[in-house]
Amino acid sequence: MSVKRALITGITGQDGAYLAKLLLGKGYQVFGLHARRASDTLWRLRYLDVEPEVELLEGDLTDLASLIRAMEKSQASEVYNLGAQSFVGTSWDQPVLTAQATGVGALNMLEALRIVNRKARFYQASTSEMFGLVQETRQSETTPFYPRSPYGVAKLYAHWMTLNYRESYGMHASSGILFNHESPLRGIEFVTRKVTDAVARIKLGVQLELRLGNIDAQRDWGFAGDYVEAMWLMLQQDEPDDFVVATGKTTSVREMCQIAFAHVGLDAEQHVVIDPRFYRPAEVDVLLGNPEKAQTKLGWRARTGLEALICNMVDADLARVGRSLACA
Ligand code: NAP
Ligand code: F7E
Repeated sequence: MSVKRALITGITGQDGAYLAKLLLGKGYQVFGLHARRASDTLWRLRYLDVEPEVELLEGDLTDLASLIRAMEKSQASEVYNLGAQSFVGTSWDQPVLTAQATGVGALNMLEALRIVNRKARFYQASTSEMFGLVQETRQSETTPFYPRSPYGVAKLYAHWMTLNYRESYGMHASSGILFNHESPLRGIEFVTRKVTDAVARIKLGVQLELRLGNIDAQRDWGFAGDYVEAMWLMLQQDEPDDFVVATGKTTSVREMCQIAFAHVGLDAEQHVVIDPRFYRPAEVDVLLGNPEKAQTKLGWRARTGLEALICNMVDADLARVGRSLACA
């Protein structure tokens, strides 16, 4: 049997690294779209020990020709479109770039499939941010969308384009509507990692306080390693479809902080300072996913609870900060 070939955009991001590891473990040949950057972006692939096995192809989601070349070179039968400007806060400062990379970037990738191999299966990284100002208490595949940020709007465009290419050209194009998922590989600007990194620094005596914005916001947080399995399962189905991927539990930023500080014997109340600089122009107050369809049709469920996830992230940051102090 011939080896399966997958192309991942956003391979240098949190999910890209976990997905690369998963697919390599399943015997795939893994190609990753890689935009040239001045600084190192391959640290996550190294952290998971997969860098030497991944074949990187130069390209950018805003450059259609580079995507066509990536499709031709990789001969991929599965394409996972994870590349995006993914930080909600930045999307107000750079709304046009966000629209181009996160929204039109997905259309460019779909076009590259349509031109090179429309039989290739396509996964679009959709998001619970599309629910924004939620229209139902538990959000499912049938909940109406109401995005609240330029990021959410761009992702909704990409989501509908994925559906449109499925219906227009019969392409096997699926969207995973993933709720927040975290790990030790999460970018430092996202709230869980900002908290776990600060807890480590405060515990090790190199930081005093943690400045946060709206700590009453609630999120349905899971572990990225669990969530990439759902992506793969979607592309193994006979028919393309859309799936909510979530834990079905919601927790406030405040409670998440308490878990992180308590793990090292500290009290969050003593260290967290509210700083309006981190408030957003429009907030998504609460998200809570209903993952029943993914459970029933994909046989997928979140295996990692929030407490275990946050404690694991704190431990990873303690080790990381400890190493950097030892080298200093
Ligand atoms: P992430 O860590 O921010 O990674 C984003 C990736 O996109 C990076 O590899 C980045 O490359 C790449 N990228 C940015 N602009 C690009 C461009 N113009 N062309 C090509 N690649 C580009 O995000 P993540 O947490 O892994 O999330 C993966 C995907 O799922 C994203 O699309 C995100 O919006 C979506 N999503 C995430 C969550 C979540 O909770 N994590 C939930 C729902 C949906 P560089 O390293 O070179 O910057
Ligand atoms: O914020 C609040 C903030 O930046 C979570 C992305 O992966 O998940 C992520 O988007 C909540 C928000 O993630 C700070 O206002 C308070 O209510 O960790 P976050 P996000 O905006 O939910 C979705 C599903 C995606 O698709 C996105 O790509 O925490 N919050 N204080 C703060 N957030 C940050 N970042 N920093 C703070 O100081």
